[in-house]
Amino acid sequence: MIATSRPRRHARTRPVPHLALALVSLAAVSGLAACGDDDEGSVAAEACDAAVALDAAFAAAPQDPAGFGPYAEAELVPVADRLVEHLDGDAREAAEALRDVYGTIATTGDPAAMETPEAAEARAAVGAAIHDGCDLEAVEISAIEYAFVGAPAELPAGRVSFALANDGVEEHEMVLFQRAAGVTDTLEDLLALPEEEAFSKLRFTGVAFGAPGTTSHVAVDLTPGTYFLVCFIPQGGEDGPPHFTGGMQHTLTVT
Ligand SMILES: [Cu+2]
Repeated sequence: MIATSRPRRHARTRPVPHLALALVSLAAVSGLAACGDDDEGSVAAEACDAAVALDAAFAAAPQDPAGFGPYAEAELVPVADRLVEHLDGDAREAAEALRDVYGTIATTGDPAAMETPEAAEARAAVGAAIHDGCDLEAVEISAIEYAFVGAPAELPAGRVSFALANDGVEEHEMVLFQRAAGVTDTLEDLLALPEEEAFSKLRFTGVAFGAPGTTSHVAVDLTPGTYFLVCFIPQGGEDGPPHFTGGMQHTLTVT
């Protein structure tokens, strides 16, 4: 499947921790979409806490592949255990599958364990359950060539679940950065800087990634500040300019 190879091809040029990318890319192969049911509050608060903590742990994953195993054991498996404990029904089963995948990574150190359709389905199912059932701001964004349609300009601080529906024909991702304290550069300014300098002014906050026809999620606890949504996927394939150059970039103010 294209989704499993795509993140590796771009890992060189993207700031996203490899493990986070590997995890998030799974949603792309599942084909699951959010059900859209309005059952906010139906998921236990402890499960919502765990889901936000898990996505925060993804965002903090080490860059060095040698660190994946210990990181999964120390940071991902325990949080996934909490998620399993506090979810019910199908979502619980999905969380169990996800936890087992992290357990495998903790043992092997190899994130390839996540590159299966079953693991992708589990992650997408958990993401949808949290998006629809937790007491948080549920934001739906449509990714097309080349824009984040429906991305809000402002959000109140607090928990947000972003559902990124890929309604386009190419793969898309939504990499979420917070602008570092004291930095005043606009997103346009930052994207024009050398990579290392740009990333020194940004805090990687999360990522959702999806093939056409899929919906992927990321749940984050936003503090006040300026955030940027960026798609780094190349237009039309490997050699094209990044989607953000075609307009797939967005600034979000959190107050
Ligand atoms: Cu894109």
